[in-house]
Amino acid sequence: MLLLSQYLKHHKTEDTLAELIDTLMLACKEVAIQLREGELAGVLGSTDNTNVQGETQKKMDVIANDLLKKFLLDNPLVAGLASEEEDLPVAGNPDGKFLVIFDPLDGSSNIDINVSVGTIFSILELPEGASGADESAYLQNGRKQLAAGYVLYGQSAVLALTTGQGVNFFTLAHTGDFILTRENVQVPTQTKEFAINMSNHRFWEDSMRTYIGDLLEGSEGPRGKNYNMRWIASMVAEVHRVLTRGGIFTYPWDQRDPGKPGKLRLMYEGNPMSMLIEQAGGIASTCYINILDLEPKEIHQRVSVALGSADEVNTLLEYHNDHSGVAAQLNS
Ligand code: AHM
Ligand code: MG
Repeated sequence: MLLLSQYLKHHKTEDTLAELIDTLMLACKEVAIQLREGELAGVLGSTDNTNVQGETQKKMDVIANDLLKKFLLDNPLVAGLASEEEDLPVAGNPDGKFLVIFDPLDGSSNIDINVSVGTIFSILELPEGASGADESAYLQNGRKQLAAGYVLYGQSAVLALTTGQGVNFFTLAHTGDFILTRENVQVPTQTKEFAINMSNHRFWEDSMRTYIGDLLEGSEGPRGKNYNMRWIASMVAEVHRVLTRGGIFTYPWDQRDPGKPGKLRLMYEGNPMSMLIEQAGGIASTCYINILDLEPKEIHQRVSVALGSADEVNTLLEYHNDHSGVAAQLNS
């Protein structure tokens, strides 16, 4: 039995980074407790507020955001934070060394129906001379992430973490400790499982429609095998499935709203999940370019995402070889 703190020590994680991860986990444990109580704690349902993304905030979106903010800003290592639920980055200790970017509760449309949600986080170093209040300090390429991960609040609470040395799962025990339960997670290279919101079919690019159409044809079609489909509407749960047993998950560019090239956000969802997937031997792409190669332009930037089993994602990319489309321009 190896505790998260022991694991980080054994793997020579820098002390300050280990301390920051510990702080994040203290906040996530509080979120897990609130979620477990659910209706009993009066935390279900929506608020009257709309966030910067134009989405109605759930009560738990606000509670999770406040908890993460409180714990992180109390830690002098934190120079600043950026959250999917905050309009602007929040400054921490001017002498701090880390920036923390997070989606406090991903998949929050699932809260009221008791289906899995999660907290996604990404840790960056504060660039020299920069301030945690400046958006530009956070706009770093995804390969600069020092660590990334999520806590999935499912039947059990599971932390998936990478510090750039592979991916490991830690399960929250009744003692309050995160315990190493799966080491060196590897995404199988092949799969027969895909995840996409099929109701957006009419808004996709032709290349995505052709790819999904070929999957649906099963063993009689060009792919020569039968596929199964999943859609949980919670990226954390989808990525956890992909890390655990393989698969492809995509939320592609669509033409519903020209202001939103993809539903997911690069800094809060795309980058951390891509680092995890790549560290586990999978691929994460916009369908045109590796997500970790994107140069972020703004903190709430949206991105199209296709990630998972390497062979399957590579096949999807072959359907997108023509770079002349609108999505290709927006995603490069
Ligand atoms: P959120 O961060 O506001 O919860 O939105 C992100 C979620 C992802 O978890 C999930 O993959 C997707 O949005 C679900 O979208 P849809 O409502 O189209 O099913
Ligand atoms: Mg989200």
